[in-house]
Amino acid sequence: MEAGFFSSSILTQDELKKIAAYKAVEHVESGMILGLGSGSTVKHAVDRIGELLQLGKLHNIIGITTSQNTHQQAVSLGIPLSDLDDHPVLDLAIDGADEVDPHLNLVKGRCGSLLREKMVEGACKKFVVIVDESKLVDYLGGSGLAMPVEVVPFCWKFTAKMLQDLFRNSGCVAKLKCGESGEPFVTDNGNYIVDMYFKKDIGDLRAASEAILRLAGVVEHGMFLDMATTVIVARELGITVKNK
Ligand code: ABF
Repeated sequence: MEAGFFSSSILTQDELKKIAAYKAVEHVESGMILGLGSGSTVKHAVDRIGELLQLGKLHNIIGITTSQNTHQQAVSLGIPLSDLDDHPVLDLAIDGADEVDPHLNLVKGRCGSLLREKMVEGACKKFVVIVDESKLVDYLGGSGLAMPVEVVPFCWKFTAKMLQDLFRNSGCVAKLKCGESGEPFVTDNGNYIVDMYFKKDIGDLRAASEAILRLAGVVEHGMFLDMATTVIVARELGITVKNK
């Protein structure tokens, strides 16, 4: 684990995200096939990569994006893009996370892009996760915020009930993720998201993952177990880099 310290004392959450993002971009080298994640933290990293390409400090990068938003951002910055069909092995992916536990397991996908993130980040040799310190938890689900599960729209209430029943011992409540006007949130893949909230630790994460994936209506869940190779945490008092 490495640590560094900032000179300034009060930083906003967005400034912390930017610091983590810039640190992650130090891992990017010319010629890389690069996974570009989603969310407000990685947005800074994508901006920085675009800037370095424009300055001629990076060359021959090919990006593979995990959401429509990141795709549009990358296009606007002139970052060349491809996909997993043409590039099934990536050198590096950079993405944010919603929760990071002490073993570097993650909850991801509160912005709704978990399926593409899991496909892209599962295909990379190195996966660098960038977060501000608010994302650190003692156990996954421990923030009290949602753990998302992508489900097919067909009979989603049935799938949500099955998910809730699976984790009833952890006080699970499963709710459909909705947009601002109350309509179901639809993922880039045309699916819905069921958000699971827990009152207690769900315990064995591997067993939980397998149980969720056994439900026929489930497409993928937002637990990213044993996938991150590096987590960069920007804190008020400095930056911490944790390696697997
Ligand atoms: C993506 O961005 C998602 O998996 C996660 O939901 C989110 C992190 O959000 P942010 O960087 O905006 O805090 O990585």
